[in-house]
Order: sequence, then structure tokens, then C-alpha cells
Amino acid sequence: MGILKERFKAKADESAVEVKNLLKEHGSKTIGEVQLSQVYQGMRGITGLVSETSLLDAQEGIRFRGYSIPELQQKLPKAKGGSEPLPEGLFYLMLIGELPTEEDVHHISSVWQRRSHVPNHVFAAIDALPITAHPMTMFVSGIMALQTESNFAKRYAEGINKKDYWEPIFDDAMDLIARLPRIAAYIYRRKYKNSQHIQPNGLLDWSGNLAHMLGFENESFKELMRLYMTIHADHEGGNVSAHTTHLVGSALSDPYLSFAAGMNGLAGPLHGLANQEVVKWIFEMREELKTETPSKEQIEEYVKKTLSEGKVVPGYGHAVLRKTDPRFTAQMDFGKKHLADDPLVQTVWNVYDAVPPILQSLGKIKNPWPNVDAHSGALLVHYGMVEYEFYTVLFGVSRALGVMSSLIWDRALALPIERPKSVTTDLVKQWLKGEAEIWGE
Ligand code: NMX
Ligand code: MLT
Repeated sequence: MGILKERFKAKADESAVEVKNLLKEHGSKTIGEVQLSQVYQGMRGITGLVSETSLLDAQEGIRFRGYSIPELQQKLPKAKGGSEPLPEGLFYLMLIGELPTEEDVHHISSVWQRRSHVPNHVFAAIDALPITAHPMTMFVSGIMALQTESNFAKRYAEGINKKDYWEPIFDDAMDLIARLPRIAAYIYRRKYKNSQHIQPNGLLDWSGNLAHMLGFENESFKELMRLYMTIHADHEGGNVSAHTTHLVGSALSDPYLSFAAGMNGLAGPLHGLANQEVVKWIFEMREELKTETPSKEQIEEYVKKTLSEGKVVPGYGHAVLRKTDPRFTAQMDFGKKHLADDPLVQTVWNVYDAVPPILQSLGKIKNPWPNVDAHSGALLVHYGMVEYEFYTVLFGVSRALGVMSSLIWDRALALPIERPKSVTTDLVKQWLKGEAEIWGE
């Protein structure tokens, strides 16, 4: 057993006992009430899941095992000469629950390097799709093709003992994370760079190598990738991609199947696809206004036009957050440090001035502030990655860190198959008249 697995097992054994005792003593306590409106409106605010890796506060934003993004930027190990955290360190923190040492982080980088081989049939599966296919379609197809490599699926077929499930899940999660940068870069180079692929560099960290295989050698782009991969990794358990991965995994579908399902959710425009929508929306605004630097007044008019057409303003709003997303702020800080004069980035900042008062004035939008997707694309465009349809793939590579560490925990804590109760409107009407009961278990 490797060091990381051993450490995880020690932590998980302890937690499993703790959770068992907690449930024995407090299992019947009421944790919240559910209103009928919540049942119809996306289960918003219902506590119904456990996810150990991160916790979202509506006012303050995300904390990973208790650490905010600025704290991670300060406390996690960096690449040599760099100042952004290495996402390998965040993975360690989410999995083990403690801050890693430099050595722990280098260990994970080298383990992922060792496990990063992608079999040829995965590339063939991607190549079978037309070049016009969306990068997220190629990404999910690549992940599904990789499922042939699942240790968990093999061990389950052989008849593995329940108490050992977590172990092949751990191996699959590590393999999958290690292989994703290669798959992502393959898709980018296939679709946009005439299939001129770049071989991995075994000396680089996980994000540095991703940047390299994408074809971006600029050190500051590598730093951006380290920051990007860190801040997109997790957003507690209820978001669509994390929840889907967890749900599908609860049927004991292996990590490849579960992650592919989560990525299909990430590909929706109200979730991860919003990062492409933001840049598309700004490009369309610039084209319509015939200027690269629209004024605040012009932006305000364009926002009102978007709303009047019954569309959402991409990158704004959130199901849980009620303040500016700290992931937006972290990217704004990166922008100020590295590329403050970039016109697109300045437009993103002007949009930040213009949009919230307009959304607020509508009276129905619970959060008028920007989320993570409002900023990410503009930074990528600055370095030359203008192909915005690709952006959600980068989000997906990062999200693997959170949802895979959570999936390992799910199996270590022996969480059961997920199966909430649903109702029909007819039953609700009968219940309201006192003619029927709504019962769970
Ligand atoms: N532009 C226009 N209308 C909005 C926006 C927005 N940015 N945000 C919310 N609304 C509308 C929403 O469509 C709903 O309208 P209606 O009552 O007519 O159905 C109303 O405001 C109330 O919605 P909320 O309760 O404030 O938001 P909800 O929790 O349902 O949805 C989002 C959250 C994130 C889906 C929503 O704010 C949105 O569509 N934002 C734009 C897309 C986006 O940026 N998504 C990325 C989220 C982050 N991520 O990476 O996943
Ligand atoms: C996320 O990062 O998953 C998004 O902000 C969506 C969410 O938390 O609901």
C-alpha cells in the first residue's frame, strides 16, 4: 500500500467509527424542515448530503477542509519560483484532511506522472467523433472509453468484499486524475491545433504539464493553471457535477462512470458551461457595439437587452452564494498582478460594476454578484486560448480533484445507494386536503 493510501486508511477508519457512533447517539435528531416550495424548486436549502471535502458559506464562499482560498494561496506548497498553490496539495488536503508538506505534494505529482498513461483506444474513441463535436462531448467520450481500465469494476466482478470497496475506488480515482490532463490536451490540440499533439513532460507538476501539453509554455500561464485547477476543484456536495458523481457512484458505478455522469452535468449552461457563455456573450457584445472597449453605459444597455430577450446574464447569480464569489476575486487579483491592461479583462471588471445593480433592481434574483465563471475565460483569452468552447473541459479536469476525493470518502464511509422520495402533484393536492399522507421511509 502506498503512503497516501495508508494515511487515508488510517483517517477513514477513525472517521467511520466516529460517524457510526454519531449516528447511534444522534441519528434521530431533526436537521431541518422541508417546505413544499423547496420540493418544487430544486431542493434549495435542504440538507441532504454529506461531503467531507469542502463547505460553502453563502456570505463568505468556499472553504476546503476549513481553509479559504486566500489561506490556501498562503499555506499550500508552490511550484519552484511560483506563487500560486499546487492543486496536488489541495487534493491531499481534501483527501486526508490535513495540510500537506512539500514532500507530500511532490509525491502526489510523481504518482500522477507514473499513472498518467492513456491507452490508445481512448484517443481512437475521441477521434471517432466529428471535429465539430463540442469539447465536452469529446471529454465525456474519452472518460467513458477509459472505463475499460477500472480496477473497481474488475474487482467487483471477481467478488470483492464490501469493506474493501474504497481501495480500488482510490486507485481508479488516482488513475483518472492522472490521465485527465492528457485527455484534455488531446482534445484541445485535435480540435484547434490540427492534431499536432505535444508529449507530456515528466518533470512538470500536474498543472504545469497540462499547460505544456496544451501548448502554452509561458510561466505565468502555468501559474494561472495552478490557480485555476485549485479554485475550481470543489464547491461542497450539492452542486450538479459533485452531486451527480456522488449519486451515480452510490449505485457502485465505478469512478469513470460516475465522473463522466458528473461531467455531463458540468456541461450545462447554468453550471460549468457558463464559463464559455460569458466570453461568448462579451464577444457578441463587442461585435454588436463595434468596440473592444464598451463603456459602462453601453454594457448596462446590453445587459438590459439580454434580460429583455429572456436570457440569463452568464457568470452572475448562484444557488447558494449571496456575495461576490471568492473564486472571482482570486482571479481578479491574478488579473491585477499579471495582466491589468488587458482590454477584455477590463471589460470583465466593468461588467462587474454594471451588472449587480441591474439584477438587484429586478427584485427576484437572489444573488446579483459574479460567480467563478464570470472571470475565468478572459484570463485564458489573454494568453491566447481564445477557443471558448474548450473552457468547461478545464473546469472538469479541476473538478475531478474534489469529486474523486469525495467518492473515495463515500465508499470508505460505506454510504448507501442514494434514493430520495419523490411525489406527484396529485398526491400533494390530496395531502393538502388531508386525504393522503406523504411518507418517506
Ligand atoms: N441573469 C438573469 N436572470 C437570473 C440570473 C442571471 N444571471 N440569475 C438568476 N436569474 C433568475 C432566474 O432565472 C430565476 O428566474 P425565474 O424566476 O423567471 O425562473 C430568478 O432569477 C430566481 O433565480 P435564483 O433563485 O436567484 O437563482 P437559482 O438558484 O435558481 O439559479 C443560477 C442559480 C446560477 C443557475 C442562476 O443564477 C443563473 O442562471 N446564472 C447564470 C448562469 C451562470 O452563471 N451559471 C454558473 C453558476 C456557477 N457554476 O459554475 O456552476
Ligand atoms: C460550482 O462550482 O459547482 C458552482 O459554483 C455551482 C454550485 O456550487 O452550485
